[in-house]
Amino acid sequence: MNLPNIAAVERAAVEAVNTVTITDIHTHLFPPSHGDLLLWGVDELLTYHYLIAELFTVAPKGLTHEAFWKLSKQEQADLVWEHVFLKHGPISEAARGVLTCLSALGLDAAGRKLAPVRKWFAQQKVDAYLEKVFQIAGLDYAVMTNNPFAADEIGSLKQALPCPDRLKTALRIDTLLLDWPAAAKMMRGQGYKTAAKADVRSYTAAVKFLVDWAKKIRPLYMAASLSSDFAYPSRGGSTAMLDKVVIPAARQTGLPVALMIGVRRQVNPALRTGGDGVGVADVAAVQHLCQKYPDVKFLVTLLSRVNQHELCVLARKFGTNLHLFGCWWFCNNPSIIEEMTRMRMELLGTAVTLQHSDARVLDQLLYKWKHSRAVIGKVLAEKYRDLYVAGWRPTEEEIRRDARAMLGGRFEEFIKT
Ligand code: FIX
Ligand code: ZN
Repeated sequence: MNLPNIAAVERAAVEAVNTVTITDIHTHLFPPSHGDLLLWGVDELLTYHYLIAELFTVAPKGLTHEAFWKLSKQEQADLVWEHVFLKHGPISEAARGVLTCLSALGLDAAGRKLAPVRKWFAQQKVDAYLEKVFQIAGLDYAVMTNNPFAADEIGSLKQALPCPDRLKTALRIDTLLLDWPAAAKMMRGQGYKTAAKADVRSYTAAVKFLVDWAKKIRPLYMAASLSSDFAYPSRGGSTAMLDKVVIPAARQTGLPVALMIGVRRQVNPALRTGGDGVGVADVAAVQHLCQKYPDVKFLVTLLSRVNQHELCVLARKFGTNLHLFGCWWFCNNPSIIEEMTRMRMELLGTAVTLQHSDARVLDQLLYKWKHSRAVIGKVLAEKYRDLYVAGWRPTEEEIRRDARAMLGGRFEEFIKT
């Protein structure tokens, strides 16, 4: 449909982003059949590791980490509610997110009482609730993180338990790249001949391990999250693992390799999962991988805001084998999403996946996508307004096409073999 004026173009862009079906390409969700691994409900929302870190910025001095971890989940959630929400304004992105979730479900976010909210969640049946969340969030599917090196996951993974179409798999390989002795032990336990000190036979066995798991769970990609000091090439073990195991497995399976780079792991271990920080990464590592392996596809997101411009420029050079995605973790805040989205559109047009949710709790799909849609819609409207001023007359269909491209469409094209 032709749009009559600049205001209609802006409205169409906001509307397109608000209503487009999104593919969420990286989460930490699980199917209901995997039992406790799938987190959902208000107590899980309140004890998200982002909020536990925030609790310890405002909690009374007497609350030690040790004492906190001994509490039940509900008691921990009560503390977050009391200190982060009631005793201070819940204006951080993670805190606001909980309120957005409650509102999206028709619950009383203003009520300040957790009991009725808990009662409502206790009445939900997980399968129907999962479907409801996906419908409200407007997603077709979300990609999980499935780790064949994690003892608590392989049981369910091996059994090929039922999984709704809403969830697709990704093969997580951090242990292989970062801790060969642990990876080798895990692979040995699954019948692969891997020695504690990596050798040629072990590499061959590790490639087979990945290929077999890929056949079993049909992942959309392999993935690892790496620290800010990740270098490629380097003398460290991760270079050998990439060259001798991951790249051969990627070639055999046709799977892209997703690299999430920039974590400073366990800056404060007392916070457990909330204890990781951020560091500036060396974008040249990505450059060297893309140069050396033009036939292998890399999906990349970097954690430091400082790295984003350099990464966008790199993605312009490797249109066929490098695809940027998401505003990861500490970048998933409105101000940084806005800046990154604008920069990416200006440097990459629509050849990018603007966001992923990284949801660890099912309900978070509700807030993470609502908040991101608002920011992305605003930036897309601005870009289309500029095009209108430049003399371009976009149709509503074209704007919708572009919104879908940047929120799942380009990803799907990129991963196609
Ligand atoms: O490594 C990752 O996939 C990270 O996204 C997570 O481990 C991290 O803890 C997180 O939840 C970030 O949002
Ligand atoms: Zn993640």
